[in-house]
Amino acid sequence: MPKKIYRGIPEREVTDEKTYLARRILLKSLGLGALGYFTSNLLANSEGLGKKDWMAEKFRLINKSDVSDLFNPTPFKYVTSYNNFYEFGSDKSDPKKYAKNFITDPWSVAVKGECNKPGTFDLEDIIKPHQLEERIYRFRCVEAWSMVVPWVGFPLADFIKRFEPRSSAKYLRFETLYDPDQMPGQRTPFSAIQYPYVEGLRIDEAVNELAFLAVGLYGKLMPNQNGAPLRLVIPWKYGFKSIKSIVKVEFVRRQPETTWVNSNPREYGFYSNVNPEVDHPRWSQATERRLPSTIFSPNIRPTQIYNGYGPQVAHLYRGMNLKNFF
Ligand SMILES: Nc1nc2c(c(=O)[nH]1)N[C@H]1C(S)=C(S)[C@@H](COP(=O)(O)O)O[C@H]1N2
Ligand SMILES: [Mo]
Repeated sequence: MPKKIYRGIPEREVTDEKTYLARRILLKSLGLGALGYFTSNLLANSEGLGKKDWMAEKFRLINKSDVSDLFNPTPFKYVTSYNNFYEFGSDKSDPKKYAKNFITDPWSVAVKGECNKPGTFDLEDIIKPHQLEERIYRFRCVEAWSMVVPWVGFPLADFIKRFEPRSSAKYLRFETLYDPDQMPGQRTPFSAIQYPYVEGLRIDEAVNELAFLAVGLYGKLMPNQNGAPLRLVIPWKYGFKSIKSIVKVEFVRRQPETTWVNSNPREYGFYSNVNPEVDHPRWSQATERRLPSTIFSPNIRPTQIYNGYGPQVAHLYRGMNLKNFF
């Protein structure tokens, strides 16, 4: 396969933290957050935003982020057709097929629990106060495939601040929409998981600079199959932590029960930090398949601890036994 060029810079692998940091510095000094390469694409696609005029306006001003990677993003086609979104079926091709008519406008998000400013907010009120930025992140599923996605969104920390969490707020609990009429996966009696889908973070994880709320990708409004209109992106954890189509955010005192831990606590943990040394009981996590991955070109690479984001997040887990807190 021909090597692809990213703005004239050949793709190189990041193999250790030092290289990663060096690359970040390079990125900063070149002023290459990322956005430039598809700005025209972005404007051309703004009419696809439908009746959300305020959103189209937001999408005209996307900052490049200095925490982006210089990786080649996985082609749009793969990012939007190879999905996990069990509410729309458990095959990778199901979400694209069955989320086509998913209604995400109007949308509201309830913010509750241990904070001074709880309430239920229209999507517009959730997003409007934030400057959108693009972040290119590696994304690693627990099933051992990975992608590189140029997300559009804003830091979760900035969102959290607005609601003035109290000191009793030790964790954050997120919930996906429950709407069996729209979500066929929620109607099947054979689903591997229970609904609504629930995820959670420790509060210090949630305010880490990398934790991100995404409203789009590739400069476009979030495709339904990727978790429209609002989803979490936690790049140092396995993909299932990055909950889609969020309708509720709750500040809570105790570690919340979460969907995949409930479904099988031996196989899925609350932390789910990407770790090559802690295998899934049924498969190794030592390597991953970077999409596009085919039989002829499987594109296998070594898994990196914290998905390569150790410099930003390893301190959160200092002193913890990662084999016990997986
Ligand atoms: N509500 C909800 N969120 C979800 C899931 C899901 O099934 N339902 N799947 C998770 C898993 S396992 C992964 S790998 C990612 C996939 O995100 P993507 O389809 O945008 O790549 O979403 C996560 N968020
Ligand atoms: Mo996943």
